[in-house]
Amino acid sequence: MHKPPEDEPEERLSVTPPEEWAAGVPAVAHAIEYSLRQTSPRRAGRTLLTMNQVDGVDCPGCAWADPSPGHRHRNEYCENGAKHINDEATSRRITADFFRRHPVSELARRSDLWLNQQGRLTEPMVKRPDSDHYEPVSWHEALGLIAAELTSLDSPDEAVFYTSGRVSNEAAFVLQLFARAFGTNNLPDCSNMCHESSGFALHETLGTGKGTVTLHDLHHADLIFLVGQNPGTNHPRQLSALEEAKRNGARIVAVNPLPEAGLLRFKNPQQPSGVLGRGIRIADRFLQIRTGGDLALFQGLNRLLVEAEDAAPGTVLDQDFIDSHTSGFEDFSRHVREIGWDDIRSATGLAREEIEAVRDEVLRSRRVIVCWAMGVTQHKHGVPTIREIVNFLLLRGNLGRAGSGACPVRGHSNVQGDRTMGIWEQMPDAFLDALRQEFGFEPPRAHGLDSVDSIKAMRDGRIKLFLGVAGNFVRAAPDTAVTEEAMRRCRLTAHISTKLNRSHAVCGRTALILPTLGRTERDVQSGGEQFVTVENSMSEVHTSRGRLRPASTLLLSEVAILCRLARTTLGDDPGIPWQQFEADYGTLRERISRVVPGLHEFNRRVIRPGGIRLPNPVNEGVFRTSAGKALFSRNAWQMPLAPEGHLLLQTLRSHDQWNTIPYTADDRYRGIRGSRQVVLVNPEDVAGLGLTAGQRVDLVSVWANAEERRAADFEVVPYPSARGCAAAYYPETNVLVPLDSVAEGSNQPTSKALVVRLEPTGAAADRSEEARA
Ligand SMILES: Nc1nc2c(c(=O)[nH]1)N[C@H]1C(S)=C(S)[C@@H](COP(=O)(O)OP(=O)(O)OC[C@H]3O[C@@H](n4cnc5c(=O)[nH]c(N)nc54)[C@H](O)[C@@H]3O)O[C@H]1N2
Ligand SMILES: Nc1nc2c(c(=O)[nH]1)N[C@H]1C(S)=C(S)[C@@H](COP(=O)(O)OP(=O)(O)OC[C@H]3O[C@@H](n4cnc5c(=O)[nH]c(N)nc54)[C@H](O)[C@@H]3O)O[C@H]1N2
Ligand code: SF4
Ligand SMILES: [Mo]
Repeated sequence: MHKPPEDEPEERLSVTPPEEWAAGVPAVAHAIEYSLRQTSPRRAGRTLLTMNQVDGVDCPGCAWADPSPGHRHRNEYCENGAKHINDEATSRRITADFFRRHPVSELARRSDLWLNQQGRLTEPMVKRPDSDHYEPVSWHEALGLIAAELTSLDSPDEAVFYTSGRVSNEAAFVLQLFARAFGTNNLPDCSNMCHESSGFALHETLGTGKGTVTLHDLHHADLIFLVGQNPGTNHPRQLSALEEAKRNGARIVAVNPLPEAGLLRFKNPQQPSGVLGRGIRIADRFLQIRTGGDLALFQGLNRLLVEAEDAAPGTVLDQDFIDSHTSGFEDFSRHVREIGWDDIRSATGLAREEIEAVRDEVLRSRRVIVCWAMGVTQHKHGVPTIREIVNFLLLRGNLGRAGSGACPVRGHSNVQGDRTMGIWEQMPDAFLDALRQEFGFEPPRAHGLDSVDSIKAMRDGRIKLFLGVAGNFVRAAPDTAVTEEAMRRCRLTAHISTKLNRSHAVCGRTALILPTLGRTERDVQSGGEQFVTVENSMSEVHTSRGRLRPASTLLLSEVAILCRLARTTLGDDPGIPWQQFEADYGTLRERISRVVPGLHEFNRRVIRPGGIRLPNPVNEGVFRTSAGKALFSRNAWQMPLAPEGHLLLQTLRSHDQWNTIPYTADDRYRGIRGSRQVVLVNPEDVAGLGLTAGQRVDLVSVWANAEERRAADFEVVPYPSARGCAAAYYPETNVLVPLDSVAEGSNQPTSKALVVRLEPTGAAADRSEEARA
C-alpha cells in the first residue's frame, strides 16, 4: 500500500516488556474506553447488557460457546467482545457527502484503521465504470445492476460469492441457495483461510468436520492442550472455561512459539478474586515450540506412548477402543517408531525430556482434550499435523468420551454455522440432493472455487463478478498485490457490509456498496420483528436478536438484500418463495429444517434457552469414514526450513484488532504500542543477523523460483519468541504470503510460516543506485 494521506496520525512505537497475565481490571477499563469513543454510554450499555444472554444478541466476535443458561454471568462477555460489538454499534456515520469528498483512489491509500473508524455505511452506493467516486444509488437500481451483470455472463461459473463467518445462518442459507439456483458452487469463504485444514483432516480421519467437545467436557478434562492459539486475545472467555477446569483439577499444556499473556496467568474480571488477586496460572507446562514443529511434537509424543505400551503391555493404550473403533493402528505404530529424535528436536526445538514430561502428564490423565487454532492450520503441513493430533487422541480412546476430544477453536462467531448451511464449494451430494428435493431445481454438482482458486480465476480473467457478504476479501486473502490486481480485473464487485474497508476501495470496474443491518440492530420485516440464528464452536445453534435502532433507515438486512437480488436475477419461482423468506425468516428456517440434518423442528427448538445442540456422530461412536471407523494415519515427518540468514515469519493478530481491522495501533499484552509496523524477533537472532533493536527493515519473503515479495519499513522489536521464529501483524504482512503457498489438501494459505530475510530499509534502493553509478 502507499503511504496514507497526511491527515492520518504518524505512528510512534513504544515498547515495554510483555504482560504476564491476561484480563483483570485493565481489560474492563479498555473495553469501556473503546466503547465510549464509539458511541454513547446508553447505546453501549444497551448492547452489553443483552450480549450473550438468552434471547439477547450473540457476540459478533469469536465463536466461543456460552455457558448453559443457568450459569451465565450478568456480564457474559470479554473485553474484546465489548470492543467488537461497540465497533458495530458506533454512532459515527458515513453519508453520501463522505464519498463526494473522498475519491476511490484516495480511499485506496487509506489505512485499514482509518477506513473502519469512519463509521457505519448508511446508503447504497455505486462507483460507475469511468468514475473515481461512489455516488448514491437506489436499492432497485443497485440490485438491477448486479442482476444484469449476472445474467449476461457466459456461464454461472464466472461469478463468485464470498462470505465471512459474521453472517447469520439464515443469510448464509439464502446465499448458497441463490448461488446454486443461479448455477454455481463458487462459494469461497473465510473458512478457506481459517480452519479448512481442521475440517479436512477431521473429515478424513473421523468422518466429521467439527470439534467433538462441549464446555462441560472442558470443565471436566484432566489434561488440556492449547496448541497454536492465543486465547487471552482471540477467545478470552475460553480462559474462564480453563479456570473452571483448573479448579476441578485439570492440568494444562500450552504449545506456542510465543509466551502469550493469556497462556501464563488469568485474572477473571467476572470474579472478585480475579479483579484483585494474582489470578490463576493457566499453563502448567509451556512448550516453546519452533513455528511449524507441532507435527513432530505429536509424533514424538505418540512414539513415546507406543513405546510405553511396549514396556508395560496392556497399561498405556486403550486397546479395546483401538480394536473396536479404529483402523490402521499397526501401520501407524510401525511408522511412528521410526521417527528419529534428532528430527523431532530440529523441528520442535524442544529437548526430549520436555516431551517425556508431557508423556507423563498424559499417562496420569484419563480424559484429554486438544484445542488448536491458526498456529496449527495455517501451515503447509496443517492437515497432517491435525491427523497426528487425532492419532494422539485415538491411542488412549480420548474421542467420544466425556471430558475428552478434539477442539478446533473456531474464529468468526458463525463460521461453523455457515458450513452447516451449505457455504462450501464442495458440499457433499447428500446436501445437494436435499436441496433438490426441497426446492425442485437441480443444483450444480461440479466443485466450485475456494478462496485461493477464486483469486487465480479472477487474476486470469475467468471470473467477472465478485459478490462479498461480510468480510474484507482483499485484506484477508494472501498475496495482496496479486489479489488486488485480480479484484480490479472484475467487471463488477459488490459488497454487503456494515463498515467501510479496503475491499470497497480496491474494486471492479463497476462497484457497489450494499449497506446492511448489524447483529445489534432491530430487524423488522413485513412479517414482524425477526431474529436470526448462529452456531458456535461447540455446535450449539441459538438465536440472536438485535435491540438498537438501525444506523440508517436505508439499511436492509442481509436476508432481504440477498432475497431481492435472487428474485431480481432469477425471477419469481414457485419453488423458492424469496419474498416470503424476506418477510418472515421463520418460513426460511422451516425449509432449512428439512435440508440440514439435526435441525428438524428448527423454529420450535431453537427458541428454547440454550438452543439446539447439533449431534456429533463421533460422540455416539459413529465414524463416517470410508472404513466406518476412526482412521489412524501415517504422516511423513516435515518441518518448514529457513536457510541461513533467514527467519520463519508467522503473521498474527494483535490484542486490538478484529481480523483485517485494527482498532488502534496497540497490542497491550505484548507491550507494543503506537505502531503495527513491527517485527518481533528473538534477541539472539537480532544480534546474530547483525541487526539492532528499533532498526528499520524490509521483510522480504523468498519463495520458489527466487520470486520475492516485500513489506517495507518495519521496526525490529527484540521479543522472547522461539529461536529462528519471528512474528508480525496480519493483514499488513499478507503481501508476503505467496498465493501458491498453501496447505496440502486443504488449499489454505500458509500464513504462519513464511521464509523471510530482514533487509535494512533503503538497502535495496542504495544497491540499485550503486549499480546505476
Ligand atoms: N480479538 C480478536 N479475536 C479474534 C480474532 C481477532 O482478529 N481479534 N479473530 C477471530 C478469528 S477469525 C480466528 S480464526 C481466531 C484466531 O485465533 P488464533 O489462532 O489464536 O489467532 P492468531 O493471532 O493467528 O494466533 C495464532 C497463535 O498461534 C501461535 N503460533 C503461530 N505459529 C505456530 C506454530 O507453528 N505452532 C504453534 N504451536 N503455535 C503457533 C501464535 O504465536 C499465536 O499465539 O480468533 C478469533 N478471535
Ligand atoms: N496473513 C494472514 N491472513 C489471514 C489470517 C492470518 O492469520 N494471517 N487469518 C485468516 C482468517 S482466520 C480469517 S477468518 C480471515 C478473515 O477474513 P474476513 O472475514 O473476510 O475479514 P473481517 O476482517 O472479519 O471482515 C471485516 C468486515 O466485515 C464487515 N462486517 C462486519 N460485520 C458485519 C455484518 O454483520 N454483516 C455484514 N454483511 N458485514 C459485516 C465489515 O464491513 C468489516 O469491514 O482472514 C484470513 N487471513
Ligand atoms: S470470548 Fe469471544 S464470543 Fe465471548 S465475549 Fe469474548 S469475543 Fe465475544
Ligand atoms: Mo478465522
